[in-house]
Amino acid sequence: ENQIARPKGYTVSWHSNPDVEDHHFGQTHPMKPWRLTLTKELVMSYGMHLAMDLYLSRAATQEELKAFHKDEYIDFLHEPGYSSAVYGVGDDCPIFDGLYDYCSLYAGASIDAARKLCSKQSDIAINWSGGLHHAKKGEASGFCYVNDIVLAILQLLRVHARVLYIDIDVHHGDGVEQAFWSSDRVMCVSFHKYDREVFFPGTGPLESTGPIHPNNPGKNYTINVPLNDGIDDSSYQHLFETIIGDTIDVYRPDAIVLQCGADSLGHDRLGCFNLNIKGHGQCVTFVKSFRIPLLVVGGGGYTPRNVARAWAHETSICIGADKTLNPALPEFMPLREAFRKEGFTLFPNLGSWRKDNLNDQKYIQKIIEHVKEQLRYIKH
Ligand code: ZLS
Ligand code: CA
Ligand code: ZN
Repeated sequence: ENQIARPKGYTVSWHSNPDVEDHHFGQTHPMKPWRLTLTKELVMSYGMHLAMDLYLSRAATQEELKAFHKDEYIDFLHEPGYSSAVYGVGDDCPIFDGLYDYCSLYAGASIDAARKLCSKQSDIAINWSGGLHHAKKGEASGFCYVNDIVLAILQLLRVHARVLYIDIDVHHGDGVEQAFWSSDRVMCVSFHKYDREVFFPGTGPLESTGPIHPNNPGKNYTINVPLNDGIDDSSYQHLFETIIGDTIDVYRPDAIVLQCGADSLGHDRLGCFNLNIKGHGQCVTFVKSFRIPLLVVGGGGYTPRNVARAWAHETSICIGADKTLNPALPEFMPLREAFRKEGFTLFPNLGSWRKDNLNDQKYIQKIIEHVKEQLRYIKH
């Protein structure tokens, strides 16, 4: 039978509000909040909801949003009609019906999740609607309006001395990096496709490691891992485990935030990597193995069926059910049309796509050496 037990010795909490899923960026826009409905249905059809504490998250208050964002920017999101300023609004970040509700709901879920970790009522807290890493203090950017990650980290910092932020979205986590650029209490590590000219947002080269001024505490507390097209599971895993393993050893964080953007999978509509769902999920397995309070958030992901697969698989890793999770279809699963059509498998082959792997061993090794050198300056 398809029985999933609660994890032994630790608690996993799930934070969501179904109202987030009903918002629409527009017909042609790649960001589809209904991918969250797909994810939830897959998670529930495996019975994984029975292994977690489920919380209906509330909307963040204006005051909570203003803990990071500028007053006038939040006021604008609340009443977009009253201002002629742009605040980053445009094709990437349109104003749609219910925009403010959407923002306050996904941010509320990340804040709630962080507070459950602070109060030790949860050991791993999940918000798949969060992870919107590009939003700036006073500006929307790259499909992100409010930076739920920054807001969650600010909560974690009330109780924890050091927070490690890890970002495996195919895009650079520039909003989070910028927010904590001058801090040694948050270490930001982003893995991303980097091409200054053509790939959004064009920031995050290897050399970008924090402020250069010797007296600035943030110096060396940012790690960027710029990658080329087509990276595969084995190179990514080697890079990820070496860098994250070394970083945790020297930085010894009290809490970790893991942004699991699923646009780093092969076949993503906007991405250019060749990761499989198991390769992507291996990052979650590795981070979880350190047994440090963990906030797991979503992010990008533009091929909705694969986003749901990846985040359902990663939920199963969080609850420790991945070893027993049936990789084939249990016939009784209430599958959506999207899954039924293609014949369901949780782990389709995403690894051999139109992209060749343009990251050779020499390049991977160069990155590792650079990061190892940088970590020599971190002492705790
Ligand atoms: O990390 O590349 C850009 C900026 C532009 C090109 C696209 N045009 C519309 C605006 C100017 C330079 N923007 C990226 C943003 C990627 C954000 C990733 C978010 C995250 O995954 C976290 C959630 C971009 N790439 C692709 C598009 N925008 C894009 C593709 C298709 C469309 C439709 C809707 C809108 C206009 C036509 C759009 C954007
Ligand atoms: Ca990233
Ligand atoms: Zn992305």
